[in-house]
Amino acid sequence: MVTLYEHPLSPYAQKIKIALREKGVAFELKTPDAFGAGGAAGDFLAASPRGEVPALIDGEIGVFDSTIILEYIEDRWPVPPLLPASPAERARVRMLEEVMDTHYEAINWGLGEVGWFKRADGDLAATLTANAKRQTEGFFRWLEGQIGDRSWFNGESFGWGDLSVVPCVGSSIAMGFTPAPDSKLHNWFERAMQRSAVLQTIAESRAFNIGDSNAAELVAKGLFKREYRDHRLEWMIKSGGLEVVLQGLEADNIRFAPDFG
Ligand SMILES: N[C@@H](CCC(=O)N[C@@H](CS)C(=O)NCC(=O)O)C(=O)O
Repeated sequence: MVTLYEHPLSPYAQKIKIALREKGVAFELKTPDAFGAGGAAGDFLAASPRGEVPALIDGEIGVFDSTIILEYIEDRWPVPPLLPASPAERARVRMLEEVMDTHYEAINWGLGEVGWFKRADGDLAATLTANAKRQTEGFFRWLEGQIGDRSWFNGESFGWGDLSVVPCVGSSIAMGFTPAPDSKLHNWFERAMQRSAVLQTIAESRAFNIGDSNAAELVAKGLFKREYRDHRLEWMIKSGGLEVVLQGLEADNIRFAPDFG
């Protein structure tokens, strides 16, 4: 049985759950112990040396990073294919995935830092939220252009392009930013939600109530060390939150990727 280490709110893990479900691959879900506390260990750390979800374990094989996991899944269970057929279309949906993973995702993550983890208040919280809103609206416009006249981001059928966009737009909606009614993006999301793989994955994320997890209190006590790696660190700084980073370093409640070896 395949094991997927995940967290229901992780957009990267959501990509993998949608792919496995679309392909009908059976898997069990595990959330690493004390996830977010910066103390990854055991099987999970062996498969994911950065201590990040998702990590997929298939027998002896451990794979980390959602893009590499998607590629593994496509190679290991090729039917039904999730990538389009032509080299140009494959490159197009991979670029879409890259933009979602390394630009759009950071906006929702930043909103979580403000809203859930209470790393900013007053004017600073207002600035970060206003920047996130403006950036999200920019992405809605950009995505409208990307889908163009296609039924799916992937082309004629649902696939890699769509499962890469669903988690970002789904998280924006959960954060209170919704594509305009009857826009192409809105209609696409509604269509995607009719697929059981998408519906189940988004339902799992909506069922997780972060308010129950005392997240802000854990951050304040230094018991929760959220990872500020690459694009997330960039987002926080470029959106006006340099002092959030400095305070997190001072309080030792943010972390970077561990050293290797
Ligand atoms: N590039 C990685 C990013 C994965 C990632 O950032 N995962 C986050 C959750 S969304 C994580 O596990 N962070 C660890 C932490 O916050 O401690 C991928 O595509 O899988």
